[in-house]
Amino acid sequence: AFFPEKKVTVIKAPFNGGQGKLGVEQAPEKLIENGLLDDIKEQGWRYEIEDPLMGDDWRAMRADASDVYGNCKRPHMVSEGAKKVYEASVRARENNTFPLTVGGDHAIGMATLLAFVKKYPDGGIIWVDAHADINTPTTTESGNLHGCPVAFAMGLDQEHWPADFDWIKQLGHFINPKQIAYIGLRDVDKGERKILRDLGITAFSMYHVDKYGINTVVQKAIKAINPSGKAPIHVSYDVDGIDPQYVAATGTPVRGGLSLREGLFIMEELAASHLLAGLDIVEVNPALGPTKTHTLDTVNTGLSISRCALGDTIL
Ligand code: 6HN
Ligand code: MN
Ligand code: MN
Ligand code: MN
Repeated sequence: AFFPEKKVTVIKAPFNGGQGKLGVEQAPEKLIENGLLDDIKEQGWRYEIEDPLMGDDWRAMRADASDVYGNCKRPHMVSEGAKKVYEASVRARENNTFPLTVGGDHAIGMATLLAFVKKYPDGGIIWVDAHADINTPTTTESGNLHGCPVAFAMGLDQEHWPADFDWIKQLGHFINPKQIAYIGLRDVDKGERKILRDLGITAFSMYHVDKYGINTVVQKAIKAINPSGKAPIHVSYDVDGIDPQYVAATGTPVRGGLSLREGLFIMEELAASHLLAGLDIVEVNPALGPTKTHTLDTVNTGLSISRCALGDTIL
């Protein structure tokens, strides 16, 4: 077992600099208010909380209109946030606790992935999302860096990185295209498609989920990133992978997504495999539910993802 002490490090990442909409920074508190920590305890895990973004003036950083580089919006803010989440994530890895990182927007995914491969160079990564988040500073159309974390973690297009991201180059490790698989894709930009094809990255879109069924897709994904069958697996879970009928309170919803059960099955199956070694839950935006019920549904979906990951089975 990767976590003999059954201890979770909840890393709060109330970060919103990777995209344009306010509110996503409220998610860690909302999830906690609605029982995240109680759930963890009830499932027989101990926990500690890390709050690496505390104490910095993120509002002022966000308001800094000079923080632009080419197409990229707020590179300095994103780099600072990601670096702090990276450091907290590395500490959790060193202590052999299960890092449960709660966003915030998905820009922080570059941090959790880089900390994961620092500890486990041959680990596998599953990225659940409607989007591939593999735009580079060159391909991004929106300039929103939550659409780019995989490219940063992979070291793609380094010649065009803003200098703020030099710290990533200096780590001396990136993730390898062979160690990541996507599930749930249905809104992938042109430039991203080319990158996925050129690098031969394993990607299961909603078409594949419909065609093979979610069980087969999860088995295929695990096999692709973990041929030995023994490597730890980190999941970066963007809640917009699940259909907006269950997850309306998110910044970039796309219709035709995973059913709630398909979305939870992914985590149940990974928990059952005993390979799961870390989880991010990102892009819950409590400010965006059209009604309170929608927001609560979205928050509850985030909580269910966490419970399934930590081994909530019926029998
Ligand atoms: N997310 N591909 C689009 C972009 O702006 O680059 C959408 C990115 C969404 C990012 O949902 O984490
Ligand atoms: Mn700077
Ligand atoms: Mn997404
Ligand atoms: Mn995402």
